[in-house]
This record gives sequence, C-alpha cells and structure tokens, in this order.
Amino acid sequence: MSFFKKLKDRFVSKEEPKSVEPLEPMEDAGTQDIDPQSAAQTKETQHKPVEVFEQPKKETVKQSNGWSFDFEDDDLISIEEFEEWESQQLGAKFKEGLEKSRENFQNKLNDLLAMYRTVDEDFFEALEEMLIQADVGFNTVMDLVESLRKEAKRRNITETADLREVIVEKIVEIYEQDDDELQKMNIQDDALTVILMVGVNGVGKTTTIGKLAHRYKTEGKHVMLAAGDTFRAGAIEQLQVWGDRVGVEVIKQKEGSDPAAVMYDAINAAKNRGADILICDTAGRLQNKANLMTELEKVKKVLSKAVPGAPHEVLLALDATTGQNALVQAKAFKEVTDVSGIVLTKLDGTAKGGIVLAIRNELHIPVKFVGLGEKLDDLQPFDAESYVYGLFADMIEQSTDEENKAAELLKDAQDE
Ligand SMILES: Nc1nc2c(ncn2[C@@H]2O[C@H](COP(=O)(O)OP(=O)(O)O)[C@@H](O)[C@H]2O)c(=O)[nH]1
Ligand SMILES: [Mg+2]
Repeated sequence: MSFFKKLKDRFVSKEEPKSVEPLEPMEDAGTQDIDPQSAAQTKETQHKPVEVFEQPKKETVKQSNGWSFDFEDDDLISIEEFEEWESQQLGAKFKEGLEKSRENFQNKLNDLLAMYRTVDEDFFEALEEMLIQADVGFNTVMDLVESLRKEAKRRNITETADLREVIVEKIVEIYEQDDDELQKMNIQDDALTVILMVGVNGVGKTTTIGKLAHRYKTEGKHVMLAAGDTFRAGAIEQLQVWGDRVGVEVIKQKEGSDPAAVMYDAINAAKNRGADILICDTAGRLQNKANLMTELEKVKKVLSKAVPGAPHEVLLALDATTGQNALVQAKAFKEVTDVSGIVLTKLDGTAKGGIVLAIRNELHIPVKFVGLGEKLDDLQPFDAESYVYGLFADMIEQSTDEENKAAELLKDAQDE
C-alpha cells in the first residue's frame, strides 16, 4: 500500500456515513473562554458524523480529549468504528492545529515540484533551503535530503513529482528512531505518578498542566496539582483557575515561599489522598543557571524522598513559535536537569512546524505532547504520522484520489 493511502486510511473518513449522530461536547469550563472563531471550528470537528450500529445497550463513551456522548439503547458503535472515529478526530486536530505550517510546507513543496521537474542537485539544494527555512534544523535537513538522494537513486526516480510521497515518508522515518518506547509517558499502574513541568516563563507550562490534568482526569485518574511556581506574580492563582476549571485539587502556599516546601506538602497530600497523578508547576527562571539547577535539584530530592522513582517524568515545555531559540533553551535545560520528554506548545501559532524534527534529531529527547491551541483538548500526544498528515493533509487526500481514479481507469480498461 502506498504511504499516502496508509495515512488516508488512518485519518480520513472512507465513506459517507449512513446515519449521523451529533456529538455533544462535554460540559466543562474548558470551552467557556474560547473565541467564537475557534469555537466554530471545534463545533465543526465535533459534529463529524459517526456511523452507528444496532446494539441493545446504553453506553456513555468518554474521550480522552474531553468529549463524551451517549448512544441511545439500540445505537452503539462497534469498537472498530469507535477507533476509526477516534483516529479521524486525531487527524482533524492535527490538521486544524498545523494549518499555518501546512500552508507553508505544502505550498512551498508544490512550488518546488513545479519549478524543478527533474530530480537533480538543483532540486535537492532548493529542497534543503525550503526545509531549513521551515525550522527543520540544518543537520536534520542534511540527513533527510541525503536519504532522499539515495532513495531516488535506488528506485531510479527521475521526476520530482514521483518524489512527493517519498519526501513525506522520509520525514516520518527520520522522526521514528529506534527508541520508540521512550515516546510513551511513564505512568505508574497502581502507584502515584509525579510529573514535573519545567521551562522558561511564558512557554505554556501552566496551560499545559491544565490540559494534562484534564486529559488524565477524563481517563478516570485522580489528579492533583502542585503550585511550585511561587516566584512569578499571579502564577499560583493561574494554576488554581485551571484546577477549578478541570475540577482537580491544587496544593499551594503563598507567593514567595520555597518551592521545595510546596512540593513536600503536595506529594504528601497526594499520597494521603491516594491520588494517581501529581503534576508540579515550577518557576521558569533561566537567567541564572546555577540557581535554577539548585532549585530543581532540591525539588527533585523532596519528591524522590517521598516517592521513590519520582519524578517519573520531567517534561520540558518549549514554545514552537520561538523556533531555533527553543532548541537553545532545550540544550540549556538538558545541562541542568534530566529531561524525559518535550511538550512543544503553540504549534498552532507557527508556520515553521519543522521545529519538531529538529528537536527530535538534535536533542534526542522525544516530543511527548504538542499544543495545538488554547482549549482544554488542544494538547495531543505527538506521533509522527499524525504530524505529517497535519502538514500535508490536502496533498495526501488529493494524491490518493488521483491514485484511485487511475486504478479505476485501469480497471475499466481491463474490463473492456
Ligand atoms: N495558541 C496556543 N497558545 C498556547 C498554547 N499553550 C499555551 N498557550 C498560551 O501561552 C501563554 C503562556 O502560557 P502559560 O501557561 O502561562 O506559560 P508559563 O509561563 O510557562 O506557565 C498563555 O496565553 C497560553 O494561553 C498552545 O498550545 N497554543
Ligand atoms: Mg506558569
């Protein structure tokens, strides 16, 4: 099966649905403060039709992205149908969140393919330049294009149009390296999991904590938050607002207190209440590396003393709109603490979505989540196929249409 067809099968609805069941958004505060434009967009995706089958049971299906819906007595979709629907929702989320980047990647690639018709060094150089401009990162671009050169040679591809699909496939390959296991969140099954969120001011730590809390709560987990950013004015209140919105308890002290003391309170409270997940906010000072290192070390020590193995995840939030600067921040953080994963926020706000690849290839830290907007369900687990679908959705949909048409024509010709 061609790669584009595989992506299309995974993310795009195959046929017109027979009956349409509108999906009601979950009544939570996360959708209260969104602007009308994005609300309209969400409505559209939420009302994506689902095919229903007869089943004599009533069931509420709760989604990790916060949507839940009831099926009447005799209308229950099958697990396969549900998974298909879930996958399409994921595709739609990435497609929506990567709209700016898609305009950039798709249009530029199409322009290149039109400008350079034969596969030669001029084409590869122009492609390199395009990818570097999209923040893919110099070394990553060199690896990617080198592997394309080889593939073109191996398969004797002479027309650039025939490389279209290979380019997209190589992007996935370059992301998916051998340490796939690291991609998953390290969540303890029957014990408390502690997640420490780090990153400089304004990158989206607190917002991400709110979204993560919502995701895990929707999965049925008992979530608590620790207001460890005692430094920045208003940071504690901001986390409390998220806690109220999501409906989870926030452990806090007053502004200016010792973050390690807050963590001590929080982890003991989480243990006493039998919580599943504790997510800890921290202050994002990087002006003074030595200070930050001491502070984070102290916090980690308090956590690991109370719960051996904690923190189970140290997530570094990076703002995708800051481009190469995000890489610089990541390198600096890597020097002061062990980072187990990246949350790349505000991917919806940049046309240079290539930064994901640079982070993966140059830092060797997996991108665990991406922020695709400001709403509660706009934090999605990162996966390379959803990502390239978001980047090239129209191209993928179109090209497989063409492929299907060609196949039909061939079949017709054979039938005659
Ligand atoms: N568009 C968009 N905005 C985001 C995203 N994540 C965070 N933000 C915004 O970034 C700003 C800073 O976020 P905040 O959580 O306060 O950052 P912190 O200082 O690291 O805690 C807020 O206005 C958020 O709404 C995202 O994925 N997409
Ligand atoms: Mg904050």
